[in-house]
Amino acid sequence: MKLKSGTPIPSQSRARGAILVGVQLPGAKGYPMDLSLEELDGLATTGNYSPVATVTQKLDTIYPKTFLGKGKIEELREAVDLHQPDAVIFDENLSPGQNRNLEKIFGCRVFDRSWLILEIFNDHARTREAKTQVELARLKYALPRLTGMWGHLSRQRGGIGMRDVGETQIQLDRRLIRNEIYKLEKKLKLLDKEKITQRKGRSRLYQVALVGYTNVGKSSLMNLLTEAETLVENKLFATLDPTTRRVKKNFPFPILLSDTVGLINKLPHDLVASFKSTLDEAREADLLIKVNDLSHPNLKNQMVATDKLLSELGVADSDSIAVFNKIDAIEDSSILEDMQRQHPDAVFLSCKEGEGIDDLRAAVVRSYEKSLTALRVELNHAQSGLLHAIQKHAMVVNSDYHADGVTLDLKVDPRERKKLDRVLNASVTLAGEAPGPVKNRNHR
Ligand SMILES: Nc1nc2c(ncn2[C@@H]2O[C@H](COP(=O)(O)OP(=O)(O)OP(=O)(O)O)[C@@H](O)[C@H]2O)c(=O)[nH]1
Ligand SMILES: [Mg+2]
Repeated sequence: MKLKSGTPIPSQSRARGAILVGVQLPGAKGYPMDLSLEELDGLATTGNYSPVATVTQKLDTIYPKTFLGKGKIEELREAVDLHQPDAVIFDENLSPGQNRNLEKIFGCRVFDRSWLILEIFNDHARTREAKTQVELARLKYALPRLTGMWGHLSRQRGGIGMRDVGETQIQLDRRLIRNEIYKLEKKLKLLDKEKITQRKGRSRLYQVALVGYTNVGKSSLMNLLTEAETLVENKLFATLDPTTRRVKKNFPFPILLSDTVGLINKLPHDLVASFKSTLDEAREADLLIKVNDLSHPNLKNQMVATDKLLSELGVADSDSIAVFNKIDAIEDSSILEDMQRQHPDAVFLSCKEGEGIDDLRAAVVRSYEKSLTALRVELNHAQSGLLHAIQKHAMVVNSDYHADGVTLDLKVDPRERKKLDRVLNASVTLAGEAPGPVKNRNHR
């Protein structure tokens, strides 16, 4: 599987053995178990675990104490005896109680996809904010699960505070963790304030955000559009911190382009909360570029999962452009033709071959132009000196000179409207005004 080739985390030299457990739950729609397990396998590899066996079960009901039924537990126990893994990783979320019971039964670490994602995030987080968010999510997850058996967390002096240390068996007092959670929440609020101040300066530009499932090529596209060097890697969650760049080259106007963290099915609940601010850039964007990997066997489910997560994260579908990347990697050209028929407005491209990038730029320009408001202005001869100032804040699409002066048809960026209004003082007649089709986002 493609995702498996993720580079091991440098701080850990030896991959740890893991048994993966997948279940097909009753009435489970969407992500089929085998595809989800394949994704878990990719996640495990990225987290520096080496899957040694996979156990699956179709479940009619979840067993409250052990998640799986007696027979399956026995089968798993035998597999644990045989392979002696470092961990048993469940693809579904385990309750704290199930987690503790299973650790007792198997005598090794047991955790679920959520914790695995948190471990990966912990290793990939770079900025203060991302580290704090991941730390908070980890503590919230670990708090009810502390068993003292495996010491999921240990205290580190300085630094961010908590790091996974496997079996060092340091049990943290719950009160200590609650204190830490409180401190981290306070710190995040402060960081949030800083971010708001930083963003204020940017809000005058058209903001575009790249969003999508993990590993689809968002950072690759960011690099092509900005000619910058954002980290691109064939692994899940290569990008954890949003990067924003001002781009002018190849655009008739400057835009702010943000690369965002990749999304994944079954994201841990607390991490979803952390993502909320990580995805501020997407939430406040005027335009979303929704990137998909056309060559991925699970494309449709990834698209559904992405839309679901984006709406959970409050990233409303403002204006958006669908992009299907990696067209170079599909073997069957009918897939491309089918998708082009189904998504006539989408842009199909290949970051690898540099194909279709100009189509995307053109689509961004079209979206920007749609966001402008049409305005008609009458200037008499005495006011004709205003023309120069008007052009600073609006595009003049037509000027009609007549005996009394000139009629100007303008396209106005909503962000420039206030300034334009100051130029067009009361003496100027606004002969007609038609709102543009794209909403003027109310956060400004
Ligand atoms: N074949 C092919 N591979 C591509 C293309 N674009 C990106 N890739 C590869 O896909 C992998 C993921 O690319 P990234 O740009 O890191 O993807 P991302 O969406 O930013 O991933 P995360 O930050 O992990 O969410 C890398 O190995 C890229 O080289 C493409 O057009 N064709
Ligand atoms: Mg990325």
